[in-house]
Parts: sequence; C-alpha cells; structure tokens
Amino acid sequence: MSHLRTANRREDLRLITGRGRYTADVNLPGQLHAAFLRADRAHAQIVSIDARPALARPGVVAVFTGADAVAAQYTQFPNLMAFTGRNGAQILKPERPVLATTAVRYVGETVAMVVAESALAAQDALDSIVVDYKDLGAVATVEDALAPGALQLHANIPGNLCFEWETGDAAAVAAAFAKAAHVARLDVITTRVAPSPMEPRGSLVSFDVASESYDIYTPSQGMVMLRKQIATLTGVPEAKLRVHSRDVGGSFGQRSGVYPEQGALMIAAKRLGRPVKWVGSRAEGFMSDAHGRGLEIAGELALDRDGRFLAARYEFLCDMGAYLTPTGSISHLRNPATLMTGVYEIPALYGSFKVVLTNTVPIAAYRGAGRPDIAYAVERLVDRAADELKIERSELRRRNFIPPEAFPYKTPTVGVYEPSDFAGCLDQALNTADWKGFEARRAAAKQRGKLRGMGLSTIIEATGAGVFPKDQVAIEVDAEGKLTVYTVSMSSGQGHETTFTSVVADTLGLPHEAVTLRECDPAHELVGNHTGGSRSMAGVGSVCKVAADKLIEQAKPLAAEELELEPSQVDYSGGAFKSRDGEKTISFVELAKKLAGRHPHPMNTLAEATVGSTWPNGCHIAEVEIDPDTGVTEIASYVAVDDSGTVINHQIVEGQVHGGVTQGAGQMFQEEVVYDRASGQLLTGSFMDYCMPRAGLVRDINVGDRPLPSKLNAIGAKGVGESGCTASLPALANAMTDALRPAGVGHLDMPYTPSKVWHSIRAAKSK
Ligand code: MCN
Repeated sequence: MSHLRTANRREDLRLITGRGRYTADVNLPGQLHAAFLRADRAHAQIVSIDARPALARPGVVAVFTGADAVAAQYTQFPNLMAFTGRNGAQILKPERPVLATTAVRYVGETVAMVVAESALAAQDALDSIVVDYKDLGAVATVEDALAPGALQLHANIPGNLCFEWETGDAAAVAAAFAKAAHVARLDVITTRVAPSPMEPRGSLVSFDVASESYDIYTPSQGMVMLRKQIATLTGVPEAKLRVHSRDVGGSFGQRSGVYPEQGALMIAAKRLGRPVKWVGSRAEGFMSDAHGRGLEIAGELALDRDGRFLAARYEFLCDMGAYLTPTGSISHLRNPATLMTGVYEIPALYGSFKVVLTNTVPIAAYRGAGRPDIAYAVERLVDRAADELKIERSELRRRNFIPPEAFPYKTPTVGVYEPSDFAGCLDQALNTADWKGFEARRAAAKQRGKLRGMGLSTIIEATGAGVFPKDQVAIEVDAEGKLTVYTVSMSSGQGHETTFTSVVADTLGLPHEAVTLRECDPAHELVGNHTGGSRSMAGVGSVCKVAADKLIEQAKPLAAEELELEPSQVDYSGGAFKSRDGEKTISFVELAKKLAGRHPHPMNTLAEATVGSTWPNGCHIAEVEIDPDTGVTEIASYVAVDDSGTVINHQIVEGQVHGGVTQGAGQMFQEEVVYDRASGQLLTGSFMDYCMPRAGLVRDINVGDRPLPSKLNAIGAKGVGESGCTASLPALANAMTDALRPAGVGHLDMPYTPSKVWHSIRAAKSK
C-alpha cells in the first residue's frame, strides 16, 4: 500500500465548526423527555418508592420504576465472557434490572425514570419521588469485598467473587522459580478511571406500533454489536431494532455495551406511544458511565544468573463494580492473559484471576482494555529486576526479547505473535531520545535542584479479533461515478472518514473526494464488528481494499462490453479501464455513468473477510523532571516509536499516539476515581475533583513510525488506537521511579500527584 497518499482529516472541518450531528442534535416530532433518579448511596434496600408526588408535577407524563423493568423482564445484561473458570465454572452473573427493584448497589444506579413534556420538567420532578431506603453498608474495594464475612452484593454470588480463572503452567513456573538465581517482585495497581468522552451519554427511542420495532438513536461504537446486546437484554428480536449513530464524540471503550437507560427508554417509548429522549449530564456521567481499569496485579519474575527470564507469575484482582458490563470481565482476563509474556521469551508463565464485585460503578473496556494494565505490570517488573541486578535497563530487555527467528511466536499462554522487530524499535527510540546522553541531563537538572528521570517501555498488544465472524464492506456507485462506502464500525474521533475512503480511492485511482464513508447506516444490513480493540483499520479498513479490488474485477466485464473486448483483455489503472495495448480506454466515472440506468448499479460491490488479531508493538521513552519543593512533575520529553504495520495516514496515527499518551499521562499523574472506603460514596463526581489532563501536561511527543507490514490482512496494517495508552503507563512510571530513586523513594502507585510525590520525598528524607 505504499502508493497511498496521506490525506488531511476530512471530518475535522465539519466537526469543529459545529456541523456534527450528535445524538442530542436529533429530535423527533412529539418527543417526550426523560430524567433519571439515581441512587444517592452505595448499597441499600429499597423499602418503598412513592412516585405520586412526581406525577402531580407540571408537565410530567409518567414515572417508571423497577416494577416496570421486571414486568418487561429487562433484568439480565449480556456478558461476553467466552471461557469457563476454575473447575469448569461459568461466570456468575448478577441480575441487573434497568431500573433498580429491591436494592441499589452503587451511587448513580438508575432508580426511577420521569418522563415529561420537557427535559426541565422531568428533571424538576425527580426530587418529588420519595424513596425509602434501608442502608446495608458498602464494600468499595476488592479487599473489603473479598474479606471473610464481607457484605454480599448479590444473593447468587457468594463472597462477591463471580469468577476465578487461571492460565499457564503453575507447576513449570514453580519449578523455574525454585532454581532461579534471582526473583523480582512488584505489586501494582492500575487505578479506576472515568473515561469522560466529550459527548455525554444520551439516547432517543421511538416505537413503531405497526411493525413493533424500535428506532434507537444513541452514540455507539458500532450498531451491530449494540443491537445484539440490546436484543439480549430486552428479548426484542434484532430485526425489530434499528440503531442510529451519526457522529460520536469519543468513546474510549465506554460505549462498547448496552446501558440501563437505553432499556428504560424503550419501555417508556412503547408504553407512551411517543419518542422519548434523554441527554445525560456530566455529573451523571461520573456516576453512571462505565469506568475503566481497576486492576491490582501482583507480579513475580524469575531470572537466571545471566539475567535471562525463566518464568513469571501474576495474580490479578479485577474490580468489576456492582454489576457485570458486557466487556469488562472478558477484557480484564483475556487481554492480560494473552500478553503476559510481553515482548520477552519467558519459557514458563502462570496467571490467576479473581473477578470481584464492589459497590461501585461497573467497569468496562477502556482504551487498551487490560493491555495497558499487563504492560504496566510486566515493564515495571523488568525495571525492578534491572535495578536489583544492576543490569542496564535497555540491555536487560534486549537480552530477553523474543528473537526474530522465533516468529510466528507461540506464547506459553494463548497468543501467536506475528513477526516483530523489538530490538529495532528499541534502538530507534534510544537514539531519538538520546538515552546515552541522559546522565549529563540528570546532572544538569540536579544543579538546578531538580530530580530528573528517564524511563522506557517495550510493549506489544493484540488488536481485537472481533466478536462477529467477518467484516463486510459495501460500496455503492451513483450515477455520477461517486462512491459511498458502508461499514458497521463507528468512528468516535479516530478519523475513519479519512482513512477508509483513502484506501478505496487510492486502490481505484480516484480523487479522495469521490468517495464518502457512511458508518452504521441502519438501511444497510452488514455483518461486521464494532470499533474497539484498535481493530478497525486492520479489520474493516483492509476489507475496504478487498472491496475496491473486487469492484475492479466485477466491473472489468462491463468495461469490456463497452470497449468491445474480451474481459481478459481489460486492465485497470489510474482510474480507467484500458485494453492491454492501451488503445482503448474508458474511465471509471464514464463507465459508472453509462451503467447508471441499471438498478441496482452493476458496479455496486459487497466484500468480506475474516481478520483476526494483529500485533502492534513499540518502544516509548519518557523523560521527567520533578521539582522536589512542590512535587510537581514536568514531562521533559516523550518519544514514541510504534510498529503499527503499514501506516495508512501518518497524521492520524500520530494523533492517535498523542491522544493515547496523553490519556496515559492523565492516569499516571492526576486522574483517579475515588470512593469513600467506608460509605462507598463517590468523591470524584465532577471535574473539580477528577483531574483530566490539560494541554500543558504532555507538550511535545516525538512520534516515529517503524512499520513492519502485517501479513494478516490485505493492507498490512496493525492497530494503533490504544498503543499510546499501553506504552505510556509503564514508560512514565519507570521514568518517575528513576527520578525519585536518588531521593530515596521506592515504588509508588499511580497517580503521581504533586502531593503524593512531595510527601514521599519528605518521608524518605526524614528516615
Ligand atoms: N490507522 C492508520 N494506519 C494504521 C493503523 C490505523 O492510518 N496502520 C488509522 C485508522 O484508519 C484510524 C485510526 O488510525 O483512523 C485508528 O485505527 P485503529 O488502530 O484501527 O483503531 P480503531 O479505529 O478501531 O479505534 C479504536 C481505538 C480504541 S479501541 C479506543 S478505546 C480509542 C481509540 O481508538 N478511542 C478513541 N482512539 C480514539 N480516538 C478518539 N479520538 N476517540 C476515541 O474515543
């Protein structure tokens, strides 16, 4: 695909000049408005609900409660867990009515829904609903939830433990540890974060009595996946559900699953015979949008005398919140298990996992979905081993990289890595970051009274293999020879409009403007995967190439007729069909125009392919400088070298890395969802308490491509959407550890807030 031309992002002008069409922009005639009463406490029995005072408020049309959810049987959420646990056990699934029935289990849970003539009237009436609660006491951490005699959230989930799983070879690992010359140990936490996309959640639902079908306007990561989940939750057949998403303002994994509000709005729209709309507030977002991460990982690495890795074992505690989301449990298990070996040849691996329920917001996949967590555990452990054995950090990594001749590399757990050049990425990053010159910069910083540190990470990811068996792409040709490409993936900022259309246009030798992308058009039934796991380019994007190639082959006989040639005598290049001798020619546009009278247009094409995981990898290097007097850290430089396979659009890839690294830096330095341990009350319920990264946090990121084209799809692409997150957590933490070491500060958990850093330096000094 080296012929591809890098295009500027086509969607930006529309999106940044207010011409996007988000869910809140959609209105339907006669629509009503909904507002949700949410639990103000973490765990309580609902003794009674009196909705009558709210019904008497002006403009209120109806109030729905848990009884309506039970009557509709909207009580069991889908869960994508694909394997059995210890002793063949299935994951224990809690009931989750779309409106709470007998109990609430996290602050923010939907208790009742008011539907009114205006959004304000609905909002106003919420305070008039009288709920009599009996407080039950809360467990806000996995430790408290697992403690003997802990309060139990769900009757069918003893000890709040809904799944236990292990992978790898425990005996081989134990044997390797027994003969190890050195064992490095480190327990880490990847903190719970609030994804906080720009567009709040919201949905507009209408019900058509005649066809008994629903139109659901909602931000999503792809309509096919969401429709399937809504069907599972509600029992409404998929054929009766049309999911509409036009522009989506960020998703980060948070929109990968169905939410209670969507089900509740369906109940209301059907009952009331009018469309019902809800647009969530930012405050609702903090307390009810799925959170991300929330993993505790205890790691151990066994090494021989020469610093070669012999074995590694990890214990994972996965906080799932009060209920299971569709994606949370599977992504917290499968992704770390797949990548437990990192980029290293480690003969024996073992991991054990506990999936735990707490009185907190449910957790879902969040940018990286388990991959940043395991990369963080592995890469911090490798740095610890290097420190303890006094082996230079890049050298210890290089000594243990999976060598080029070992590919395709079958890991001791579940992955098969495609060829990668870990040493090449490392060298490029070390050179760009001037790794060797660091000690001089550290010394200069010391002169200025600052603590300077440098850290690196060498990581690999598995992009999403997909939930559906294949990805289909349709191309339709109009009477002017313009093309519309249909897919069921869904960009929420990733720039598919630019990249997918460029793949089609460049394959056909047409101007980019001649091709338009339409994702998630309910009128176009296609099989395919949602956007997630950084799989869209390698998956759907590669099928765009397959489709464009197929279109050419399909059109050759049609061109041959026009040119009065045998089809075998027709070639295609530069946007035109030509005879072998070059004497006769008809352009793509001319042919399309000539055939425009036939319906459907004979050049329309449907293509498909099954695309599994690709294996993006890279090396990131961060340099930080801490002011010990204030605890404030400055990221002095950041270098990212990524193998994203064939880069279709460098500008977009660079933007993805910037976004991912900034998200990682946000988590590393300031973002953290905090619950009061005793009461389970949410303490970070607004941007006043939950500190999103600002532009100044990561000022300059040097992004270098190091593409090794994938052989697993038609365009050679690997994913890139999550690489920045996955690599930045360990690179930044390793840099912070390196900076703090001379001050006598050892391991700290994220986030490295100024207060935590300052107190740690003071504590170390006073020892
Ligand atoms: N791309 C490319 N060349 C490659 C690989 C990718 O030009 N070799 C381009 C793609 O065409 C696409 C972008 O880079 O425009 C990201 O592609 P890909 O890695 O396939 O990821 P997805 O499109 O599947 O996006 C999902 C990924 C995930 S899982 C999360 S979470 C995430 C992310 O993307 N959420 C985002 N990036 C985000 N960016 C924005 N702005 N908003 C989000 O919510």
